Amino acid sequence: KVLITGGLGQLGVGLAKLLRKRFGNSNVILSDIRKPSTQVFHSGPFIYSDILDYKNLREIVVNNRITWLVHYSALLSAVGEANVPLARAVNITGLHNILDIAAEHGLRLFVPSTIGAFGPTSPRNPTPDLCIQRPRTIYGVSKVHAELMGEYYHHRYGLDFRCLRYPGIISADSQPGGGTTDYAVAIFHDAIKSGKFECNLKPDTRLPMMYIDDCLRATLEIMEAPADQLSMRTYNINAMSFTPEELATEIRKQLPDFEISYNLDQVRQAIADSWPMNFDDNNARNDWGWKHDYDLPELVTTMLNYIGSESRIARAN
Ligand code: VAH
Repeated sequence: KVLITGGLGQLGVGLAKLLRKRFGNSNVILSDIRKPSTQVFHSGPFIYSDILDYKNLREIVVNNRITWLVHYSALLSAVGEANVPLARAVNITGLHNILDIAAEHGLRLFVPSTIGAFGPTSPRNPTPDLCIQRPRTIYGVSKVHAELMGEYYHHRYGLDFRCLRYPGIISADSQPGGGTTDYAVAIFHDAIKSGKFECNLKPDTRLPMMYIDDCLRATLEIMEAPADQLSMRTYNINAMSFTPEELATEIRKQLPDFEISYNLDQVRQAIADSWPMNFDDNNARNDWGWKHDYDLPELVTTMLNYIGSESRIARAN
C-alpha cells in the first residue's frame, strides 16, 4: 500500500491516478493537511496527514499497512524564501519524521529532489548527478539535506530510499506550487485566455523542464526498479531545456498572435540564474532505462489542446 504525502500539490493527484491504475484504487492513499476537492475526495482513499506530527504519521502507516511512501510535502523555491522558518520545519524536520518512520517500518521511500538542489558554483551546462551542490535557497538546501540523509539511512539502516531530481514540471490540470518555473505553466493558460502573457523571468533564462506525464512515469519506474539496477540513490532526470522566448516561439506556431512581455520578479530571477541550464541524466538512462517522451513541440501541443478544450467546455456550459 502506497501513501502519498503532500498529495494535493501539483503532482500528487496525477501520481495517485497512475499508481491506482497500476496497483488498484484502494492501495493508494492520498494525504495532505488541506481539504480535497469533491472530485479528488471521491476518486480514492484520502486521509489527513501532517508530516510534522510524528504520531499521526506512525498511526497512518501502521493502521493502513503502508509499504511504500511517496513524500511530496514541501515548500518550493520562491514560497520557501518567503517563509524560511516554515520551509525549514516542513522540508527538514518533516523529512526527518518521514525517514525515521520509513526506517522503523521498512518502507520503500521516494523523496523528490530538484534542479534547485544545485547552486551558482555547480556546473550548469550540463549539470551531472555528482558535483558541487551549494544551493542558495532554503528549498535547495533542504533537498540536498534530504538526498544526503536518505543516502545515509540507506547505508546505515538499509532504508530503501529512492530519489529523482525533477526539472520544472509542466502540468495542464494542476497548478504549480509557488516555484521559480511556474511561468511555464501560467503561459499556456494566458495564451488561451487572452493571447498575452507577462513573463516574470528574462527572455533568455534557460531551465530544464519536463511534462508531468514523463515525471510521474519516471517516479513509478524508479519505485519499481529492481534494487540491483540502482547504482545510486539519487538521479537527475531530464527531458528538455528552454527559455521563455523559445517557449513563446513554439506557442506562436499554433497561436500566431500570441504576445509575450517581460516584468522581472527579482527573487525568482536570482534563483533561476543559480540553477542548472541543462541536466545530464545518463546514469538514469543507463541504470534503469529512463527516457522521456515529451519534447518541446509535443509539450506545447498537449498543453494548448488540453487547456483549449477545457476552456471551450467551460464556455459551452
Ligand atoms: C520550483 N517548480 O520552481 C519547482 C521545482 C525545479 C523547480 O522545484 O521551485
